[in-house]
Amino acid sequence: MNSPMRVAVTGAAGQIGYSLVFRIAAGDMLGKDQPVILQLLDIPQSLPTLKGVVMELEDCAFPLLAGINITDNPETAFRDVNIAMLVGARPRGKGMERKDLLEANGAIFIDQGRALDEGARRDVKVLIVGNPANTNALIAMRNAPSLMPGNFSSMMRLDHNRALSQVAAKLGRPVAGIRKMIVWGNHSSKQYPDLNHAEVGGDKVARLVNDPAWVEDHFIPAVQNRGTEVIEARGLSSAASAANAAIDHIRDWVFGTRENDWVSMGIPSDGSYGIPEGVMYGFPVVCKEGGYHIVPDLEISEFSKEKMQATYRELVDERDSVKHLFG
Ligand code: NAX
Repeated sequence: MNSPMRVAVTGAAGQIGYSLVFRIAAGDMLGKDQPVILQLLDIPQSLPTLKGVVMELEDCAFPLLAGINITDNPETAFRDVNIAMLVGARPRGKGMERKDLLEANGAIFIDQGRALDEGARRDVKVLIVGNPANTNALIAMRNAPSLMPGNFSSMMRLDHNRALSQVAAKLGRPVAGIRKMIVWGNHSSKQYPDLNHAEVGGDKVARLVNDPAWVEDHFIPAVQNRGTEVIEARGLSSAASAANAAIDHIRDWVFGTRENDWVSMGIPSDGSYGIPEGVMYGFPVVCKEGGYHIVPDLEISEFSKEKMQATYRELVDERDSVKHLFG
């Protein structure tokens, strides 16, 4: 048996946390021979709820669960962690503008970036889920100067998985057969789900669909607006699917993406595909040996370029509105 890995989850008392921590403890993320120690962070008001979650974790008697720590202190939560899943964030309150939300959450991710810088393992894998996820990830990264940009990522995987399911349903093919999907840019309604490179059984999805109007008028808005639709139906935002996407994201980052495929991850832009450095942007990436790299040399249509720039501009606006928060 391997020695335990330390996994921090922030916002662990929240609804995504409740769908996430049991699956991590069951071995769904790091494998059935990998013990884990959970380091769970939440704010003081949520600690009583978190204690209840811990009681339930204990009651599962998970063989792989080697320890649980709970705290309201980011430095304690991130000490020696291998994996940090930053889910906790402030929800948008009544009368709160988007800018106020950026500001309130920005402050959280400054502290958490510093705490990661101070205490996490140097090869820590950090995933930011809490919204606005891409910009929060940028703030955390900039406030952790002794870690590498490659330690950080933000979550596009839920959008990616939603896109796969839309295509599988349209073609009546198993979702596992769909490869090479991309969701570019921001995790917001400006994201660009791109099926131009997607394949199923060696055929191009776009050729099989053969319906540009479906792509533009149905597929793209369906993926962009899926989160809102879930809220309307459930009265709560996506939780189990978000937790599942977070598990997929980390699992692929740790173990590698499957052959002849890639995944969408929010990562630091490096100038690829006309997206200048300085934002966390959803790119198609291949994960290998614990790292990730952007899939190079894809042909990009004019239609795609325009959508990719629109989602980039939104990220620049978000970044510029909280410029003063960068380390
Ligand atoms: P909940 O409101 O159920 O839970 C949030 C938890 O975070 C609460 O327990 C709260 O006490 C805690 N929290 C607040 N401030 C904190 C801080 N400074 N440190 C630690 N914990 C803190 O929200 P939930 O539905 O779990 O969603 C969590 C976040 O994920 C939200 O920001 C949400 O917008 C975001 N999402 C991101 C997605 C993505 O694809 N990137 C998809 C799902 C989700 O909407």
